[in-house]
Amino acid sequence: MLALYHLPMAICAQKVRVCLAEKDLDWESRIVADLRAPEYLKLNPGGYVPTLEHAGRLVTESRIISEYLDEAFGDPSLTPRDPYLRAQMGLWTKLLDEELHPNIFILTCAVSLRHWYAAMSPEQRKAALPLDALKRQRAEDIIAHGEESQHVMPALRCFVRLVERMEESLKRSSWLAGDTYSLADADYTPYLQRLTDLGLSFLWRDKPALSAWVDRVRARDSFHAAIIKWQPPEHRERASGVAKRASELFAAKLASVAPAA
Ligand SMILES: N[C@@H](CCC(=O)N[C@@H](CS)C(=O)NCC(=O)O)C(=O)O
Repeated sequence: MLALYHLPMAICAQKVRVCLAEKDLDWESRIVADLRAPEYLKLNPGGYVPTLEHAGRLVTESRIISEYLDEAFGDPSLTPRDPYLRAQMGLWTKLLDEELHPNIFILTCAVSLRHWYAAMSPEQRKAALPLDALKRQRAEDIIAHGEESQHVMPALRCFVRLVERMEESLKRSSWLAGDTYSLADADYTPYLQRLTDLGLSFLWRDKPALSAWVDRVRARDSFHAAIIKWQPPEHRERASGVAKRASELFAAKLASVAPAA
């Protein structure tokens, strides 16, 4: 039996849910009410979601979980056979773990999470902030300085580079690691969706190959099963207002540092 400890809107959990849906696996949902609860910290000492339980054993780290699922449950395989394409897939997922994940946290915090933290008492906030020291320090800076935080502009630039890189790659092949859908496509699906919710879809407005990829991943059943189905009812309406405001702000920020023509 497979069970996933997760949260509906957590991007790392969305990644794993896309993989579960693509592989058409049955799984039990275990929503984590308190990431800091001692019982949960025994399962995931970092206090993160997701955590997978399979046949009484635990697997943590979203990328490792998806790789585990793909190995443990054969068809359809989401890993290219060709070693070169497997290496390409590995590079995409490495970039995501090392660069994109910390930066999507920064933008999410600047646009929405900080308001949630700001509404808490100092004690509640202390308990709710990330356990990871660097992540916590960045969140505190963003709570104090909002969109003017020193972390926001580098995070925006990281996604400007990402869309350029994705466009170049998707001009050469229909999926990120060759012409077959792989774990790289599954992993990037929630990131592009989060960028959309953060008002940043204008970044790929002039990128036809990436725009077509976004349309294709959204048209897959896994997009609905792993992402849309889990959104709270008020999400869509709230997200479109948030995205509009953030879009104007981020576009202005990027324009203010654009190199002169
Ligand atoms: N490297 C971990 C990161 C997990 C992670 O950052 N999870 C976020 C949700 S996407 C979380 O649980 N955040 C809570 C916190 O940092 O306190 C993974 O890929 O599983």
